[in-house]
Amino acid sequence: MHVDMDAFYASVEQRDHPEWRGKPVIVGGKGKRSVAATASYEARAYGVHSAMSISEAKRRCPDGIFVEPRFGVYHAVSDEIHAIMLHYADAIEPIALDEAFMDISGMGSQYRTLGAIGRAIKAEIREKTGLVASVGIAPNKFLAKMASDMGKPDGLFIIPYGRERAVLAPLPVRKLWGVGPVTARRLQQMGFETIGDMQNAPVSQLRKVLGNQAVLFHQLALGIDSRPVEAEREVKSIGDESTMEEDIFDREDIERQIALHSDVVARRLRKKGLSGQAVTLKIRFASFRTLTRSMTLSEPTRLAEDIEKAARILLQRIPLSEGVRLVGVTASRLVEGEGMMNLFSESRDRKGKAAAVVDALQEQFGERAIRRGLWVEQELKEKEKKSEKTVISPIMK
Ligand code: TTP
Ligand code: MG
Repeated sequence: MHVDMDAFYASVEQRDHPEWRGKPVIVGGKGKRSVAATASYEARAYGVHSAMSISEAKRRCPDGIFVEPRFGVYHAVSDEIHAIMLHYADAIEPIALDEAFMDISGMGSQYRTLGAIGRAIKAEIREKTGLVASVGIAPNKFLAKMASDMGKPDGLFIIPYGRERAVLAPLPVRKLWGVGPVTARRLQQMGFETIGDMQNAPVSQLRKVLGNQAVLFHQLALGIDSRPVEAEREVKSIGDESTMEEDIFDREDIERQIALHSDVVARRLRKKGLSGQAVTLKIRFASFRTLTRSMTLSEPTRLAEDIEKAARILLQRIPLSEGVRLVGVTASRLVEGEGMMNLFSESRDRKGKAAAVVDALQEQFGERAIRRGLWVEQELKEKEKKSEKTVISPIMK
């Protein structure tokens, strides 16, 4: 499966600026010589596309909304999308901020059809990020990438086994993965217009244009690609977040969420033998507007209270103007082992040891065996809410 977000940067901007939704939005630099990174589908209707100069884009779409990129936000969204994909597969291979491969072979027992897997991922991405993904499913990576493009926007395109050659045949050679504009022109000069033309040509003919890559491209033209999904193994950050069942308004409730997530993040850090030196707080509002704030700590830590303290400070930097839909806490700038501080401070050393004992007890007897009081508090709150909602009818009584 290949997942690729629709008009990625522009969609994030429209999500975070509701007044721009449904309008032509072009993301690019401010300078005279800058180019468009991308354009919303509304702007594409005016002929604006990636890599076009901003001045040309302004000519074609004078009423467009031109905005500068916010890379920090796109990176955060990208992490979120990758995390969602990891619910569906053990490993994913990100190839750009807004696209990644995953190996879904063997998932047939959980889903009745390939389409069902694709729909589930699309729905979860939309629910959790407010953004639209296009999905391609095919017998191999190259075709899956083609497929996600063929269904755009809001696509779900499946190329089944046996249909590889037929699907590719009518497409222009430019669509073949790795064929750039120069190679495409030279292929056309040799009489290869479509991928079908390449399928039928002897490799010796292709060699004249493609050199020693002729065999590879011939195989691709036939829909053959045996490259495996190569998972990114390195962990760069550890985070925990949740979407509220109902939007929350009280600072106290948000702080409780921060405490819960900090606890989970600290536990995961210890489990992996890591500590983090940066903490990020993410708040998503009811309108899907999303703000993240980060800070660097003086020392790496794996203690919940340090992470929580940092996240609370970050919360003060976020104006709470509307209901909150999601709260997330992430530790990054990870290092192996525990922070040096613990060697010099007895109280920190004790806290570290206490946390290790709690971890061990939870490991052996389950998470409910021993835990911070705030979890019990949270559970009680949830129960309270449920009972408020349940109307007991006389008959049930
Ligand atoms: P793409 O996936 O190529 O494009 P897109 O997501 O904007 O639109 P779609 O997939 O629906 O066709 O690229 C992802 C992001 O990468 C894009 O939003 C902006 C950035 N980008 C550039 O900065 N420069 C470029 O030339 C391209 C193609 C993309
Ligand atoms: Mg995209």
